[in-house]
Amino acid sequence: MAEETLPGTADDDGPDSIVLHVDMDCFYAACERLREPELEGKPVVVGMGYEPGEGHGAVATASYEAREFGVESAQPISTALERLPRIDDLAPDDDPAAAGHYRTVDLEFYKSVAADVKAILHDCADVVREVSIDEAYLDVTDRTAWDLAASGDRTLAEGFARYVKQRIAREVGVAASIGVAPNMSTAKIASDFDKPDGLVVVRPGEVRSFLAPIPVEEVHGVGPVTARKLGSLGIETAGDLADADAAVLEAEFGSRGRELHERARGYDDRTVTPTGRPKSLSRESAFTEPTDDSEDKREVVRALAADVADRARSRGAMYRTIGIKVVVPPFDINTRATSLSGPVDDPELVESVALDLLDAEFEATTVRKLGVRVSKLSFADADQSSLDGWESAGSGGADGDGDGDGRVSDEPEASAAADGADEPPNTGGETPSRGGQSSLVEFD
Ligand code: DCP
Ligand code: MG
Repeated sequence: MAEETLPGTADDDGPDSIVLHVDMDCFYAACERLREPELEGKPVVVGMGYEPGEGHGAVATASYEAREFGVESAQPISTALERLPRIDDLAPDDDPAAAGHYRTVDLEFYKSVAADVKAILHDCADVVREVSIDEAYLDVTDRTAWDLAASGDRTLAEGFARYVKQRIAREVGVAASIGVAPNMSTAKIASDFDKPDGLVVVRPGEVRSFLAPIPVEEVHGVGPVTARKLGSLGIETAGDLADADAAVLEAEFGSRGRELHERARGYDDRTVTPTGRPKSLSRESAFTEPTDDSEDKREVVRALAADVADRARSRGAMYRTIGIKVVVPPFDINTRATSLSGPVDDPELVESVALDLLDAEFEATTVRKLGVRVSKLSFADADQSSLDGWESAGSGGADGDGDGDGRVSDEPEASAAADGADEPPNTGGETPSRGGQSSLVEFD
């Protein structure tokens, strides 16, 4: 996220990105429970090859109740049946709680549930990287902050993640575990840390201490072979790896050794590169000290508007809404936007609309942060399946985790989210528009 600091501002978003890793809990089993609620709370095993006479096949996933009996993904069906007999095979006086409900994989159905979840994720973040059917990274640096919420010792980022989790539960009916961290690899470990129904937040200063006790095989990029080699060097945890001599690691594993060393120390400079198209583009910037100086504020808005318009143009995006965000100390977030009568690519208009919105209500206001956003995007190259040149700067080509475990992977797809369906817990505003329309803002 190496972006320039705007004049007169502190780049408080700079190195401390906010990345969410969202991973659904026992996803296929959760989908089965959606259409068969009576499976709730019971051991559920989803896989292929359970039908009588079929001896082959493997477990795709097991509910957490089934996992207590030792049933797990990729296990042969025969093992699963030994550990957890079919409910249909029980004798009348056997304990039904110690038997499994088996369902055959129905990928089409799971994909439709996943699409509903992904729509919410795209609604909650501009940058979403879908990694598999039930897993995605979100960069929400522009949408929330590491600052503490006014009400206590929790961060605003935690509140935001809780909102995402609750929306998925309420609107789709499946449970997600979410990890929040300043980088991708830590966020992934965090989402796994307290499954099921987990929400684990690792703040920028806590990354290294959080990682220290984690087994090395959970560090991004460490497979079973590497883990065994590291074990033979006496390196069992991420903390051991962080403390190891980088030269020794490099001698053993080449340049990857250095990279693993960095990851264990909490460094991961990969940016979340999106699949699909963004719903909006925004940029915000905080002042070193809150200011009410009208010209300072206008200067920042001009720079932000130019940046956002530039990014939109480089992505071939036209916009129908232009908005601003004004954060008043301590954390009072105000958003205002103007809807245009049709999509435009017009940097001067972004600047003049943003300045008008600022002047209309906030000319004398003391602010600590300002943002500019364009939304209701449309793309000239709508038929093209991927966007060229997307956030090319600094991209390490993050492409999932390369687990190679043969799981189903979702095709990248455009956001299907309904505009402004349900907003994060921020204030929004309505303004008269130029084209005679007015719109409720979807700016966070
Ligand atoms: N999957 C599969 N074969 C595997 C692993 C997974 O078919 N070897 C499928 C079934 C899972 C889905 O992919 O439901 C998502 O994989 P996860 O690893 O995220 O596993 P779950 O979501 O089932 O469980 P968890 O709660 O551990 O995330
Ligand atoms: Mg999962």
